[in-house]
Amino acid sequence: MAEKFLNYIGGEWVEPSTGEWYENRNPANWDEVIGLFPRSNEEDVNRAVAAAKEAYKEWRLVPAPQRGKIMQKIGDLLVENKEDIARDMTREMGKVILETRGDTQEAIDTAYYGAGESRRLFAPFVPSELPNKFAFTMRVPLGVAGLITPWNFPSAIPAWKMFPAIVSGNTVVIKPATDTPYTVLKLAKIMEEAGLPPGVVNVVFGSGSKVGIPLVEHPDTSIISFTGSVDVGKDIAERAGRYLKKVSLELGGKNAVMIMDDANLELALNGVLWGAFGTTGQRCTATSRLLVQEGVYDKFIDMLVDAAQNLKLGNGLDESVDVGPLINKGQVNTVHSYVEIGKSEGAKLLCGGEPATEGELEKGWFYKPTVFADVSPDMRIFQEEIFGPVLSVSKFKTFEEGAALLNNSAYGLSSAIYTENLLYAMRAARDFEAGITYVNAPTIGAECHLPFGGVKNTGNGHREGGWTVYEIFTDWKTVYVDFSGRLQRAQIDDAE
Ligand code: UN1
Repeated sequence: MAEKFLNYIGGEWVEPSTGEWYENRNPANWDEVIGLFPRSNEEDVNRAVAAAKEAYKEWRLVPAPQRGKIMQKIGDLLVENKEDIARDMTREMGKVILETRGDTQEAIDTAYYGAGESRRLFAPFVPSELPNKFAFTMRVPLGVAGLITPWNFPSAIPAWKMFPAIVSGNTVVIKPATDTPYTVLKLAKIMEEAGLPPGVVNVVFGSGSKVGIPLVEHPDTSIISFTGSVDVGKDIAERAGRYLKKVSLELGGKNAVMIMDDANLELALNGVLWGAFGTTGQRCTATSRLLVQEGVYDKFIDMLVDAAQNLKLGNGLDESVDVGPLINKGQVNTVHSYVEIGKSEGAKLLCGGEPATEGELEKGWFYKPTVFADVSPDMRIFQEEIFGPVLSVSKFKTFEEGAALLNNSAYGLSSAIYTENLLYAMRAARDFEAGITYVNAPTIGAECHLPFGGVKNTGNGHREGGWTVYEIFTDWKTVYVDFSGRLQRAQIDDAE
C-alpha cells in the first residue's frame, strides 16, 4: 500500500478536510506509485491562509538577516539531500537524473542567493526638498503570498517563489502541481527541519479548481504568483484583479534559435538538441522553433535529424538515458495532436512523430524526438506552445528576415542566436523581442541570480529570479521625518 501524505498547515501535518487522496505515479513506469496525496478543497485553503496570516504577525518583525540565516540552513540541507531529492524527482516527474540534480541545484542557488539578499534589501535614502527633514524608503512585506507552481521544475520554481517571499517577510501558502507534489513536500520537510517557524510556509495539495482558485480569491492573500499556461494565467489575473491583488505571471514560450551561415554548427547542434529535447521539451524556455539561414539549412537539418534519432529514451534514473517520458497521458495526446496538425498543414515530418513504445518504454509516456522542416509562420506548429519534444524548422535569407520570423510570435520568453559575427550578436540582443537572449548558447539554462521572464503573452511584466523578484514580494514604504519643529509645507514653503 502506497504511503499517504498530508498537507502542511501551521507547522502540522494534517489530513485534507475531504478525507480524499489521489495517486501520484511514475510517468516512466505506471506500475510505480510514488504516493497518495491529499485532494484538498477550499476549507483546507482557508485553514492554511489563516495559519499564514497568524504567522505573518511575528515573521514580518524577524530581522531579515535572521530570516536569511534560516535560508542558509535550508540551502545546506538541500545540499545534503540533493541526490535523494533528485532521484525522487525523476521518479515522479520523469526528467533525467542529470536534470533533476540541476533542478535541485537551482533551488540551492536560490536559497543561498536569498540568504545574501537578506542582508541587503536595499532601499534608497533620499534628500528632502525642505530643510531639517529626511526622506527614506523601506521595503515592506505584502502579507500572505499564494503560490501556484507547475510540474516541470518541481523544486526550482517553488523555491524561486517561496524563498524570496519568506526572505522578504511574507508568509506563504503553496499549491504544488498535482503531478509533482512529492518534491514540494520534501522541500517543506527541509524548511521545517531548518527551523522555519510554524505557519510561515503552508502546503495544500490538490487541483487548480478546488485549491488554486480559492487561494487566488481568498481575501487574505495579498499576492499571487503563478507559473503555467496563458489561459490559466489570464483567468488568475482576472480573478485577482477584482481584489486588486498583485499578480506575477510566468506563462508560456515559443522560443526560437537562429542559426547564421557563419555559426559553429557543431556547437549549434549541441545547443539545439539540449534546448529542444532536454526535459523532453517541457520547459517554458524550450527551443521549439529553429530558424536556419539558407546557406547551411540542408546541412544542419541532416546533422540534426541524425542526432535526434540517436537520442536514447528511457527511465531517467539510468544515467545513459538522454530523454525521459512526458509527464502524463494528456501531454502525449496534446503532443501527438500537434504532430497531426503539422502534417496536415504541410510541414515536412523528418523524424519522430509518434509515441515510443518499444520494450520497457511501453509502460511510460514516451514520445520520439520529432523534427518538422519547411515550417511557415502561418502554421499552428510555428505559433502555438506544444510543451513536448517537437521542433519546427524554418529557413531564412537575411538577418532581418530571420529576426522578423523570430519575432513573429505571441510569446517572448527566451531566444538565441548562433553566429561568430559580433554585429549579428549585438543586433540580436537589441532586436529580439524576448525577455532573454542567448548568444552561442541554448534557449534554456537561466541562472537564479538574474531576472527571469518575458514579454508579450509570456507574462504580465514581472521578472522572477535575481534581485527583481524582491520587487515582486515587497511593497515600498516612503517615510518622511521632519525635525524642524515647525510646520513645513512641501511645494509651498520652498516655492520660488
Ligand atoms: C521553466 O521552464 O518554466 O532557464 C523554467 C531554464 C530553467 C528554468 C526554466 N533555469 O531553462
